[in-house]
Amino acid sequence: MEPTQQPRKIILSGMQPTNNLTIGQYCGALRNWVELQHQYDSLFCVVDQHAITVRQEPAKLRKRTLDVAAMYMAAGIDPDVSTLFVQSSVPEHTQLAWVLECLAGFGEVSRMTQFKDKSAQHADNVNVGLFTYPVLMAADILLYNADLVPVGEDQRQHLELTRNLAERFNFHYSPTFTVPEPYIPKVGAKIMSLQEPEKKMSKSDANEKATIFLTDSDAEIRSKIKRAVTDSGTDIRFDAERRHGVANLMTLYHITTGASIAEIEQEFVGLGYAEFKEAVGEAIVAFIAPVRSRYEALRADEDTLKATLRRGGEHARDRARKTLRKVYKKTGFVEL
Ligand code: AQP
Repeated sequence: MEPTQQPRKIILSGMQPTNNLTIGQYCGALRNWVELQHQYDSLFCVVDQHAITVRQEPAKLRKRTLDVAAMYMAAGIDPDVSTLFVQSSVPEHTQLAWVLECLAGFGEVSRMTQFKDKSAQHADNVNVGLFTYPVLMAADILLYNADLVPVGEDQRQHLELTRNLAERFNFHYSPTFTVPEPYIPKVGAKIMSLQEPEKKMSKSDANEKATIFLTDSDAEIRSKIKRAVTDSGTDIRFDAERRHGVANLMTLYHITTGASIAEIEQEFVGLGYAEFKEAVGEAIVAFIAPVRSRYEALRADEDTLKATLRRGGEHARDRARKTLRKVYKKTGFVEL
């Protein structure tokens, strides 16, 4: 007898096209997605609707959305294996978000710490979208009945809200949504800013020297690593509590060469920061160069890139439509 095949679990994740992606996004998320796509039914989106919670220039947003999608593929997301799409091309995300907003408590959404942080950062533009962002994120996830969502520590609270909204809908109406679990990757690394190594590396950091973009040239990478902030010590020893800068460079060297932290300490015994930084710079150059050249080729053919995203969007929409139809029916909207 044929063994019955269990359907694969569903995983969904996305990034905001607020700028080019950094080596932080690669280490913390993308390289895991590339592995996961072969084990799970995977959906990866470029969340352009989340991006406009912070003011964006339309032409730049349009360009960066395509840049990010091309970078997903350059990093190894295969659009024949995963569903790769742009959030705004699937209108069901915002349609479901409205239904969920009417179930979400003002108080519970007010407790989201990211809203507090981001409204302090963008005090001139504390818009309602910034406040309801986590509900749109819940819609992104619940629309596809994702079982697992790869999240960093900063998104844990949003995932908890998603779970609460799913349970609330299921309770008030009838079981509809899968209640998703966070997926904590086996290998995770938080990459810190090269200029303020107590802060995470961020693609919208105003100081470009703080960030290694996956699109940086070899010369830019070498120069940024050379100027990276370290400390007044001299030896190459891993101490994530007290020597953030050196620890961050060691993490980058570990990720780009595969050498363990103990091996790295051994390799640089008796050598100083200058030699170490040179080695780190070269390792990152060797690591990024093939990703960058695949990216350039993919990005140069915009028609094919758009066609790939259109195909992914249609596939996502077929699935999203089914969930939304159920939700509308249960909510009491007349089907005409
Ligand atoms: N420095 C980092 N180290 C490890 N992982 C990181 N991620 C981001 N930065 C690092 C992970 O990448 C995923 C997608 O992130 P995002 O682009 O949607 O937003 P973000 O986390 O807010 O990243 P930025 O660079 O700080 O973007 P902006 O400036 O637009 O807010 C997430 O899984 C995240 O953990």
